[in-house]
Amino acid sequence: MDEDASAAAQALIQAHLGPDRRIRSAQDFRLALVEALKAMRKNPTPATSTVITFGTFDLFHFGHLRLLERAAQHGDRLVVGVSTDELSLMKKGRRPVYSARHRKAIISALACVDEVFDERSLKAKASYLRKYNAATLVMGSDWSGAFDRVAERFGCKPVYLERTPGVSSTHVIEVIEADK
Ligand code: C2G
Repeated sequence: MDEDASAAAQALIQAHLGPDRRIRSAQDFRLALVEALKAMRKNPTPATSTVITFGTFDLFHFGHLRLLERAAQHGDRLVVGVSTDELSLMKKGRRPVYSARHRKAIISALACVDEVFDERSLKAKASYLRKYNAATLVMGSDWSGAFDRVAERFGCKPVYLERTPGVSSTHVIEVIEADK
């Protein structure tokens, strides 16, 4: 099988059997190809194209919801890296009001979200894109261009969506404190 055909066959296997299908031998490859063709006959639309996004999502608000719902429209499944309390402290200079456990529970409960994981470092994007085989990385416009290079290195399309004006976790805290 020439290189192009082998690359096409691998793409077919990934598209119909998902990114986690491991091929260890030529025999494996042949079996997976037959299975992928059977799967394709049953359901011509490829299995999944994964969208990935990241955030602290503290004091969950309308801006977060709009970002996640729009992100989900860029693929078949949405995976969200929720920053740990330590990473959030490093990023924002204050501990989140809601713990990582609570923030993850809120995000996982959303209809538009398929999977949630711990974002432990801003520098680990490469490993997260590889692990989830992300086709698209979506962030709010306050991160415009920040992840272009790492995304393109993984054949992942970076998309920056307009931030929702007038709402932020910091603003929520200011309003509450002003009320005291
Ligand atoms: N967001 C938005 N509109 C707002 C507030 C936030 O669209 N009014 C978006 C942000 O642009 C981000 C996401 O919601 O894409 C989560 O925002 P934060 O919780 O503030 O997360 P952030 O600190 O930007 O974390 O690795 C990247 C970081 O983890 C991103």
